[in-house]
Amino acid sequence: MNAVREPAKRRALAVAIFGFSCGLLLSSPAAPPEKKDIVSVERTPRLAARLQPLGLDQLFEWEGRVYILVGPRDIWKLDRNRIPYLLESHKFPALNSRPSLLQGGINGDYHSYLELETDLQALERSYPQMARLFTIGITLENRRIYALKISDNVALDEEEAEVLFLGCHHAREWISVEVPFLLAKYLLENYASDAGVRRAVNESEVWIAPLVNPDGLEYSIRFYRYWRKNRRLNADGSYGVDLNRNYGYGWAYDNGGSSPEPASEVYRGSAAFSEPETRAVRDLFEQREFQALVTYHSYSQVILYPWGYTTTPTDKEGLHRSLAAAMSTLMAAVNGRVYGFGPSAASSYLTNGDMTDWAFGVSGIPAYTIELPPVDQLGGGFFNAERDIDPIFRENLPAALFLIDWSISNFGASPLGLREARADLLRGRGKVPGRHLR
Ligand code: 0X9
Ligand code: CA
Ligand code: CA
Ligand code: CA
Ligand code: ZN
Repeated sequence: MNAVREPAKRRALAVAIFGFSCGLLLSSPAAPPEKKDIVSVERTPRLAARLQPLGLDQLFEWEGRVYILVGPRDIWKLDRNRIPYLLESHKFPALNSRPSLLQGGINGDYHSYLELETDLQALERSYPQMARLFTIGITLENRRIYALKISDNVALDEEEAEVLFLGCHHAREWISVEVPFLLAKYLLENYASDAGVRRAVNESEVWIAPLVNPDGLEYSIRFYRYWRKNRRLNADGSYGVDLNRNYGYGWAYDNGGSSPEPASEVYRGSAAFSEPETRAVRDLFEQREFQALVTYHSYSQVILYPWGYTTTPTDKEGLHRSLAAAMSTLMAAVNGRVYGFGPSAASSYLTNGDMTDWAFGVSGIPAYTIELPPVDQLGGGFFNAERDIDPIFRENLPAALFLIDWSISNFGASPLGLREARADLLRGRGKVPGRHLR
């Protein structure tokens, strides 16, 4: 794996303590160009265990079979391991053409860029008083980065708590688009019937950006399922910046938490906020006054909070921990799945330039990375079955509502002058004391 690190493996102790398994793996870096067929393999635990070490690009599961994007080398691996497969390419005429506008297609129930655009526009059209769609940035391949604002009197900027939910910094983490999108849908569809939802929507302004990395997602759907980064053409001819290493707080703090090598899976980019996607999030953040945020990722089934760049606890460790504990309890009550929680660096591995360090570093608000299920690669890794989308959303819902409620009850609690202090930090004084390697 050239310069790619597998950070999870470096903190075996913390991993054991928090009960995480081998999640958070960063797998194969480049897109083999020759992959243009799809085969399927029966989905049995025995075959899954034999498939896993081959490192193939599993696309999705459908009617008891796992669909895999393959090239000649992969076919050879399957043959050599005597794993029976069926050639399925004929079922996917869209593979080498434009993505379908319709739900379905090669990404099944998951959203493509166009599918999400269509669905976000439909929500805005159905709930014009409560939902407004904003374009917060334009990607390198000219796609829009959308944020849906949800509130009563949505056209007004009311003096209310603002909360941010983000998805899909990382292309292959498809489930992380679905959870924030379904949250938006749920808030709008249940406003009329559910008093709790009504209060949340009336007394706050919820911003939901389910797809921070549309170029990467499209690449992951159409060409290479395990693509992680955006689609920046780097100076050395490689592609992609890890958007979750490109934020401006402690950017390039060391070479363990991010990489200066463009081909790396955790390449931090040529400068902080060098990428249109991270600038879009930064600009939205500067224009709003968020009280809390969640950025969804997968996989590992954990709730993480700053710092990522150092194992030193923040001065808000107690608050972050108690909110995370409350969320974890609410989540476990839904389907019985227990989400571990803890500070990012101490619980999993070091990162620098990640979204939550930046948001917390410049504003002091609770900022959570929720790594959605499964817990480990044997449980499916980045590859969640379609039937898991809804249960994963359902268990994340009470945590999201809890954070909105917490933000509402805390709104106004911040001392006067915080707005000015925050504006200073956002203007670029959000620097970590200490080393800055190049
Ligand atoms: O490495 C990341 O950016 C996140 N994990 S992922 O597997 N989805 O890529 C984790 C970000 C949270 N920060 C730390 N764990 N330090
Ligand atoms: Ca779809
Ligand atoms: Ca407001
Ligand atoms: Ca209101
Ligand atoms: Zn991620």
